[in-house]
Amino acid sequence: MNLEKELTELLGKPIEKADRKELYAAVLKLVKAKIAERPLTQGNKKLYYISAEFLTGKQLGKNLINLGIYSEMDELLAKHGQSLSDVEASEPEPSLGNGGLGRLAACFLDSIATLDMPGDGVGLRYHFGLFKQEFKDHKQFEVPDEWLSEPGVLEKTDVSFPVRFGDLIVHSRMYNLDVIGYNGGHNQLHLFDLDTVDESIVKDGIDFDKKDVEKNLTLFLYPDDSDDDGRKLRVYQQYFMVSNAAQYIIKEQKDLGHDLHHMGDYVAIQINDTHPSMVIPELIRLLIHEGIIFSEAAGIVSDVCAYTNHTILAEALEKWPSSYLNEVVPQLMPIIGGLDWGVVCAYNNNNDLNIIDKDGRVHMAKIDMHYGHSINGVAALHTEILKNQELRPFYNIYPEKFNNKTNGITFRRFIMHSNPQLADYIDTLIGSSWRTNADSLKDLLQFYNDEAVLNRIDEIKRDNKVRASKFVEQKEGVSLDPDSIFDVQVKRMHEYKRQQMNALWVIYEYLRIKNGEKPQRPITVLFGGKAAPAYYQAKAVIHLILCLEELINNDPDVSPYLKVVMLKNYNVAKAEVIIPAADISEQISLASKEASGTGNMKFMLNGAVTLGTADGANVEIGNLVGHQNIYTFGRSSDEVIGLYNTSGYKSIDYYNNSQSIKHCVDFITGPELLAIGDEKLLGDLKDNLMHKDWFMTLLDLEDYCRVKETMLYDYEDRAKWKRMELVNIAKSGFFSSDRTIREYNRDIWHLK
Ligand code: 26V
Repeated sequence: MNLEKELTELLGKPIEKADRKELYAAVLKLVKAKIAERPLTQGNKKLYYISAEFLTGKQLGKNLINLGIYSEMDELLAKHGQSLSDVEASEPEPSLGNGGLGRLAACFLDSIATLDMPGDGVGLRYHFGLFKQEFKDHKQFEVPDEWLSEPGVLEKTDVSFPVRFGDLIVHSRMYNLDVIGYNGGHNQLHLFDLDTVDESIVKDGIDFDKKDVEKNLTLFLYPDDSDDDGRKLRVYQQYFMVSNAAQYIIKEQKDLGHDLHHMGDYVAIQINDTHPSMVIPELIRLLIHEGIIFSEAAGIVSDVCAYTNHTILAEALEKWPSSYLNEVVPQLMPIIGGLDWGVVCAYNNNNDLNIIDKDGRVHMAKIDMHYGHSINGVAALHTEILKNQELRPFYNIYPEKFNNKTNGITFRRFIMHSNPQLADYIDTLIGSSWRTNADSLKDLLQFYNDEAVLNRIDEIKRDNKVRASKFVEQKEGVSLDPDSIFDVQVKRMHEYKRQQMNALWVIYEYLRIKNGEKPQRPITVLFGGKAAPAYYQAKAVIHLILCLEELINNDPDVSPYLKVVMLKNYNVAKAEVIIPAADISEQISLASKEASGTGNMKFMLNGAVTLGTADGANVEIGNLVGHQNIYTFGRSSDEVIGLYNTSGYKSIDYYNNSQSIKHCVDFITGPELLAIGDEKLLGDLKDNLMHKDWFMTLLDLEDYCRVKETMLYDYEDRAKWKRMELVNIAKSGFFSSDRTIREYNRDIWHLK
């Protein structure tokens, strides 16, 4: 049957007569039917990727691409006066992730299915996911993100497992999301929930009764953990996730007739950061129930489990007080105690290595490192820092467990779907094999001196800037000039990512323009990102940016040359519009702090040039494109680590010793911004920069401004810039998540 007939039949009316909702429902049904035709991927050994986050992005467009019918559907709808992108826009975006870690998990699922490996995701079905960000009075407010709707992408199943929290036993329900590969296999993401969860208990933004677990368990991703009840709720969530995962895995393996004594031959589990770490004691507990003794169970679990570390920030390395675990999951504490005892005996009661510290806190990552068989970082520099600094005691005892897996991104979403014009143009230049073999993008280098090709790529960039300008106008009400330079920093708001440094540059540029020094070409500075609800400093930075937006965009002396936009509720859909339009990719974290970054890779693939520190995967981007095609600034990770170790950085000295730093910092509480913003928030932000500045903004600020100026100057050497665009695209093949997944499989999972 042809697509037109199928769709018309599903609609029950002519395509031109259907409204957007009806079309979405019908295309969704059609896609589900086509997916169902693909058998689930099978193999001797299966991967389970357990993660608190899966930032999947909208599914419809991606599924049409992976089914190979996107263009056909696009043309079909256009023929009937309908627009596929409008239909796609009406799909709510699943709010199941926070940032890089969750998006990485989604890219990995896409690559695993594309490479035809059997591998399912396991996580939670959060009703409101991560909060939705709104702005009022130049501040962030959080509201529930009501992304669950019918018809939707999730399939409710009858699969259920009992999960015990002390005296309370709850019964889960599993939902499935189909994951199909690009011309590839078919896997699933299993998301667990409780039927008793009650959305109506959410009042006042995102507040709710944190004690009522049966009603609140899966309401939000990362509920506020500023009090005991909030922290305990995180433990409830984590245990619920891993207990379901462990029961599901054991059931599936038993159903397949596999011998649990040899689980390592059939199962690989990847623990995505420490949120799923309790899967180790939980699996051991369940294997003991299956009649396997503790020591053997621990060995089996060790063969199966591997841990990925995604950050060196201390606050993200979870440590739960034993008292919480005793209260929430008492059945697990004897197992954790046993695991700790094994470590105490083997390593002579060494506090660096013990799982339970002297204050009774359980270090989740230490469970993973002792009782998993692999520990990986997510970019070369990050893995070196883990080995030599953060996890050094573990590297000393388990050097063979450590390995690096530099992150990647799925090209299906971040060029084929988000930048189809560029993807199609690349096909005309080098054929389409790059779509499955990303390395062949380097064939583009033969066009290094081909003016026509360089011009065409730059024209496509301009088209994307026009598209993004319309989008921003419609969503944010700010009109942009597509002939300005698009300078973009989109990512979670965090002090270490240093959005405040970019904001200080905006002030610097504003003051220069006010002083009559106009840039050669207008500049549009785009920000986007959410701050954790209880993260005061990150919210203060949002406030500063929103105040600058108000001041600058409404100043007739300045706004023709400089515009600032803070996009609200930055998500995957917005990324797909903004990233293809970027000229400058801001990757300005304090060296050593950004484990990898994956946005940096998405910008590179779309021809933006990186302005970055030697941090995370920026280092690998620099090595690939060469120093002529990247703008690097700032102190190195070694210097930064040295400064931390010696307490050798005093921000006030940088403030006092540089007139230009002083002017920019003082401007934060100058009359222009105080007329718009909140005196306390702006004052605290300035105070922090002068007297704390834990992430060393002022240390790198002058170098940042200097290099950014060179970069803006170089933009006017159009021939040079266009060649940089080309080289960045051509060298980005390494960052395909297909490469990353092949490496995980080769070194850790051994699926086939
Ligand atoms: C930690 C915490 C701590 C308490 C509050 C809630 C919360 C939520 C998430 C996390 C873990 C953050 C780890 C993370 O997202 N790391 C990012 O992982 C990306 C994928 O590997 C990587 O590209 C980024 O550099 C890294 O920051």
